[in-house]
Formats: sequence, C-alpha cells, structure tokens
Amino acid sequence: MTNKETHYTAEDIQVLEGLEAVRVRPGMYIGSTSSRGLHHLVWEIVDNSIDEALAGYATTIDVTVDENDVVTVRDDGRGMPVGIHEKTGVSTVETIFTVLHAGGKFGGGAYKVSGGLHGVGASVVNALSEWLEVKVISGGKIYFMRFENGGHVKESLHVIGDAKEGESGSEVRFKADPTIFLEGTEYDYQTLFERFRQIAFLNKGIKINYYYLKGEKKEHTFCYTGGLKEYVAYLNRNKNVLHDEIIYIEGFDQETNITVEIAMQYNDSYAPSIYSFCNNINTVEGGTHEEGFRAAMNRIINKYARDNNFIKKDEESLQSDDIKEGLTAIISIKHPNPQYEGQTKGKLGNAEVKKVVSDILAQGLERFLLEHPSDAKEIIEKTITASKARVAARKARELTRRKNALEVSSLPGKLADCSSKDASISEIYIVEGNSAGGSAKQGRDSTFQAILPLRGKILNVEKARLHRIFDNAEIRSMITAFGCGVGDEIDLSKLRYHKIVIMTDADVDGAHIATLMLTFLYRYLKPLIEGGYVYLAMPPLFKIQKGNAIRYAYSDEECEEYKREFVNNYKIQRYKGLGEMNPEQLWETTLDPKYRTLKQVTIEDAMDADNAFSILMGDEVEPRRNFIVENAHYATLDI
Ligand code: TTJ
Repeated sequence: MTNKETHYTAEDIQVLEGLEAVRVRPGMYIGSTSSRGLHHLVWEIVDNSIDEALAGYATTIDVTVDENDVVTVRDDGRGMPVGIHEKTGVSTVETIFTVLHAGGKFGGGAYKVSGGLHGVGASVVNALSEWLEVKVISGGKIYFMRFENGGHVKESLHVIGDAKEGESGSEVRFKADPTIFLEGTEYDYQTLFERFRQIAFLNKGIKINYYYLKGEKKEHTFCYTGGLKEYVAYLNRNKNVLHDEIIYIEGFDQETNITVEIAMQYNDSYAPSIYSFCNNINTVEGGTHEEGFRAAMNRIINKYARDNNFIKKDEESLQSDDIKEGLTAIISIKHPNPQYEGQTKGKLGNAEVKKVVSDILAQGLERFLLEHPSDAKEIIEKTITASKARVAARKARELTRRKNALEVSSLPGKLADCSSKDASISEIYIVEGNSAGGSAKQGRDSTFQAILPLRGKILNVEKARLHRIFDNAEIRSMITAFGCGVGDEIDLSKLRYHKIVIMTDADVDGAHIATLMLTFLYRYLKPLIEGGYVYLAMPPLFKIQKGNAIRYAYSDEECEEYKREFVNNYKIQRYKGLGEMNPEQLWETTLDPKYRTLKQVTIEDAMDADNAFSILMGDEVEPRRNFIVENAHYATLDI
C-alpha cells in the first residue's frame, strides 16, 4: 500500500500539526519567506550530504536546479536509513522528513557538523514544499517516497528497483511552495555558486557538481584538495602577498572533540580580511574562536619579534591591530555542540573554544616562524610598520578631536541638518557635487532629511594610511555628521541618522564615487552597513512627458514601457546628472519616501565586496582592467 492519505493515526496527526506549525510561521524556521529564506531550503538539504561526506562516507554531491525551479541534491554516501524507526513506527526516511528536529538523532553516532545556524532539519523543507521526493540507494535496492502539499505522505517508502553493484547514496528532489515564498521560487545562480564554492573551500576534497539549467545552462565543479589554503590563496589572488608559503595549521582536541583549521597569509594592503566559521557557517560576529586566534597571534608574534630582536627590550609590544594589518585568514572550527549568541546569532559563544584554538594555533605558528625565517622576517617587519603608523594615526586623531572641541558647533559647515533629533526617523543624504547638493537642500523635507554635499571624489581609502584618512576634510565631515565615531571606537547609539543615503549621478563617475564611499564605510564604519543603515539612492534615468503627464523611468526597459504607453508626441529627457533636476523633481523622484527607491547596502558577502574594492582600488592594474571589462555592462554610457 502506498497511498496513506485516507486514514490517519494519532501520530500522523501530531506530525502534521508539527509541519503545519512550520507553514503558519515559516519565518521562525528559515528566517524569512523572501528569496533568502528560499535559498535556506537548499542549504538545509545540502548540509545533510555534507555531514555524510564529513563522516567519511560520501565524496561527491550533485546539486541541480532545473527549468521549473526543482532542486535535486544527491550524494554517494551510505543512504539514509530505510528501516522502521523505533519511536515513530514508520521508516526513518519518513521520520527525517516529517518530524521536526529529527535530524541528527537518526545518525550513526557521528555528530551533525553542518547544523548550527541553519540546522532546522529536512522536515522544514518538506513542510514548505509543493512536493518532495526521496530516493535512497542502499543494500542493493532503490527506495522511493513522495510527499505533497507541505509534507503529506503521498507514497510511503517502497522499493522501486535494484541498485547497481556496490552503489549507494541519497537523493532529494523538491519544489518550493509558491504560496509560501511570495517573492517566487526562483533560485539565484550566483548565490548558490558562491555558497557551494565556500562549502568546497571549507571541506577539503569534497566534490560539488553544480548544474543550473534555467535560462542559459551552466555547470561548475568545486573541489579543493588544498581546502583553506586554497581559500586564502583565492582571497589574496589580486593582492601582493608578502610571503609565498601560506601558513596552515590544523589540530583536533580529544577532550572537547573540536577540530581547528586555520590558514593565513599577509598581503601588502592595510585592511585585514579575517573570516571565521563554525561548522561551515560564517560567524560574522566572531566569538570565542576568534578570541583564541587573536590571543595566540598576539602572544607568538610578539614572542618571536622579541626573541629575534625585532623589538628591543624597552620598546612597546605589537598590538592586535598591527598584527591584523594586511592579514588574510580563515579560522574554521568544527564543534559538536555549538552555541551561538549575538544580535544575528552569528557569534560563537562556547567558552572552551578559546583555549583550544589558541593552543593549537600557538604551537603551529611558532613552528612555522622557526621553519620559515625569511617569511617570518617579512611578517614581523610588516607588523612593526603598522604599529608605527598606528602611533602616528593616534596623534592625528587627537588633533582632530582637539579641533572639534574648540569649535562652537562641531557639525560640518556644509551640512544642512534636519530639525528632528530622533535618529530613528532622520536621514542624511550624502550628495555628490555642489549643484546637486543645492537642489537637494531646497527639495528635501527638512524636518527629517539632512543633506551633506561632498566636493569631488573622496580620498581613495585603500591606498591611504589611516592617519591620512583623518586629514581628509570630506571624510571628517562625514564622521562628525554621523556622530557615532569611527573604527574601534564606534558607538551606534550615538548615530544621528538611521538612514545614510549615498546619492550620486547615474553614470560611470557616479558609480565610482559611490564605490569610494562604500569602501570607506566598509573599512571604517562597517557596523553601519551591517546594521542596515546604509542605502543607495536610485535617481531616475529618464523623464518622459506628454502634455501634463510625466513619467520617470529608472531603467531602459521602464523607459521603453512609458514610450509605448504614450505612443507618440512625447518628449524624453535623459538625466545626465542630479544637477539637471530641479528641487521639485529631485523631491518627487529621489527624496520623497512615498515614491523613491532606496537600495539597502548589505554585507551579504563581505568577502566579495572586499575583493571588488581591492580590485578597483588596489595597485594591480591587470585585475582592475579585467574587472571593469567584465562589469562594463553595468555602467550606463551616455548616448
Ligand atoms: C546516517 O547514519 C546511518 C547511515 O546513513 C547516514 C545518513 O543518513 N546518511 C545520509 C543522509 N546521507 N545523505 C543523507 C541525506 C541526503 C540528503 C540530500 C538529504 C537528507 C535529508 C539526508
């Protein structure tokens, strides 16, 4: 009998109530029902195959997204258990897909590594799917089962054929429920690509075949035998590295069952790129593994510098910031029972982790420095240069503070502030150019909108040292206007505006200025981006007018649409710059909360943002040219 729909047992009803709870409050399980939540379904299913690979039983994972938004995930592991589950009385496969939080409990002893932040279980995916099918190959047989309508069993587990000799594995196919995912069920090629690449970097040797069959068919295989070493090489690919050998340290702590893996390499830039992971999840808020990393780095680098006379007895020790400068590092730990805390649950909280990471790193790093004296020399000299720059920067900062204290009002003169003192409703528009600034000042609603016009291009922060950045008048105006401080001293409770809107012309120069601005914010005011306070204004590209009817178009397509609407006898104005708009037009199109479009700037993938910045701002010409050529279609050229 395969069709169970007609008679329910008490247990069935309990199960269905569980899955129904997921459908009533999907956000509680997958964060949101936006595109982000949709992608969560894929992470959730793929995590299971990763676990099987980490347990040593699967080598290859295939992920296919087809024309109809159906996702198939397959691995060559042992196959999910097909026997009857003791507690539920139905097959373990069915249990995995119908009982909330069943994941992990059915495993053969190995802990669930990928869980943690996602870790809500395959049943949640089932609950949010139009239909879901499972295939298991094990013990010489092929098993199949199907669910429909958010997890209702349509066909319970049954044999559909014989397996090939020695073959085993698991396969899940599902179609997300469009009545749940209101932004649609279409997966983004790039989002999946980047996550699969990251998973492959973080788990050396695992092979992920990715097939994206929607539109122009694409496929890609990710497999990195060098793991984190290759990850660091990749992150540094457009930078000048200071030593050829990537520092790589791994260790396992028997007592706590924690695995630690760290790779790092210095480059000649000033910003650190340090990323930490626990169980393959990026811990964006850091935590105890990063604390352990910092402690060991500080101790061992200082010890080596002193032992080898780079720092004299009476000289100051190197600080964390000096040691971080230009360091690209990945810290990846695997923990059997991770605890996350912090605002976005992105901070690892387990106290025991600090010492485990610190001990393993200290030992490995000390050994690396001893065995690679010329690399060690490059590294220590870099950190000493950084410490000298830091002392100079401190002096420069003290200078700016004293200046501010002397002024009657510390707010910059060019700022047209808003009258509201309530930061939660206040906005500041950073506007390129004085003429646009003038229009914005006249067009705005001054109760809650402040305007800060900036002159020309702000300093290229990647190339400049910290102390020079604080000399720059434009940068100082921004910092004082925001009111929240900068760098390590940032205090978001003092932020004077909860919307910081960057408004530049919709041309190549404007895009460049916006990039410079974002670079600065990313490097020195990152919490503002992380907190979702930063936006890009989207001024229209065209005005289409017929008689009294006016339409503003924000893209070429939209312009074509309005042309069709008006048929003939219309006038088109192409805005070359914000300065061409009068105050009323600027208000209507770009400032008025009722009609404007703001694009929120996120650090969805800080690593890629970092890379784009380095390519555009760094010293290397070749990658910059390639980047611009590859992305040239994003720029709107003047007709
Ligand atoms: C657990 O321990 C006994 C042998 O099978 C192990 C297991 O469950 N392996 C496993 C599960 N491999 N792959 C999965 C799996 C794959 C996908 C795509 C989805 C799910 C929910 C599990």
